[in-house]
Amino acid sequence: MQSKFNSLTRILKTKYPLIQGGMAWISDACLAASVSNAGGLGVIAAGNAPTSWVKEQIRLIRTKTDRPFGLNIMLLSPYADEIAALASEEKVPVVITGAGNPGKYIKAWKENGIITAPVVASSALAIMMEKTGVDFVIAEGCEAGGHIGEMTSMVLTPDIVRSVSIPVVAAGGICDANSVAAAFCLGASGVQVGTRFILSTDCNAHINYKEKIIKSKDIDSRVTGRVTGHPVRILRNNLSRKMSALEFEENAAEKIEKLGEGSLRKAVVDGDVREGSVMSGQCACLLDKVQTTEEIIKELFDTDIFRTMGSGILNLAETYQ
Ligand code: TUI
Repeated sequence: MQSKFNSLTRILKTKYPLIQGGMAWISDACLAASVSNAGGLGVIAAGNAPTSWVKEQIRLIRTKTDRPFGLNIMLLSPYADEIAALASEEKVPVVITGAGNPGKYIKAWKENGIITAPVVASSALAIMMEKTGVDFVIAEGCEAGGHIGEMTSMVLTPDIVRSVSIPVVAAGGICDANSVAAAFCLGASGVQVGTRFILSTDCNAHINYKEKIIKSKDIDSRVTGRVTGHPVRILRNNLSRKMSALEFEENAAEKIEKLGEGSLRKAVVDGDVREGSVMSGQCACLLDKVQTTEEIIKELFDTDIFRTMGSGILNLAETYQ
């Protein structure tokens, strides 16, 4: 396979400009190591997990790969402060944040030599983050699964590309070579892919979760919990129906949050995809099989579209500047 260097692979020291999405309960050391070993940046997701679990996973991935890896810190977690400190102690190569503003942590991470990138859902936060000294930003459109913002990838990516001078990684709706190419056409220097990696043989998510994604059609993707201020994209099931019904009741936000508690674990670990929360990107309808991580990454990058358009497409962001 050919090496494809651009501004992002130079920062991450990876073969491909590819980051695996940090998905709570799903992105463990096993999945992350498989992605890092196949030339992308594997990412462990802290989610709402306690610090001790995150520490174990960091120690574990170091036994499985010598390549760079990342830690995704979900800033709504009650353990966010502790895990932010753990990242510095363990000197993880890359920290990615989600669901908030990581401003107060950046200085410490940079002092510890950590590559730092926030997921942002608006150009305002991207501009603010660039000023704090982050290495790049991840622009996540609302096609993504889980907690999302308002903007689509198609508009968010170029808006952020024109707003900042650091590299921009596109996320949300990216699952195949076409969407990877599209992201680069929009000015991105790399891509973050989540849902597609749930369908990896290296992913420990319950088989029912994988099958639910494979069986899903376009209109099965729903956004729940808008009234809570933290909208979440999941696949349609009994839980999504209950959540939609609650939106019109008194104290809707409180009731929806209560119903959501523990629901992701129920789907990912127990395989209860009727009552659990099946977080997935909109692109679930485009996915139809379980493959190894290596096969997935080969399909994303080592394909005809890049041979036809020339691998220069992966350097478009630098050509624009
Ligand atoms: O964080 C995600 N995706 C997630 S987190 C998650 S766990 C969860 N479950 C239920 C409710 C809430 C969280 C499941 N999926 N993606 C990254 C992401 N970050 N998407 C959107 C944002 C975001 C939104 C607002 C980032 C920053 C932000 O700024 C707010 C501020 O404080 O300025």
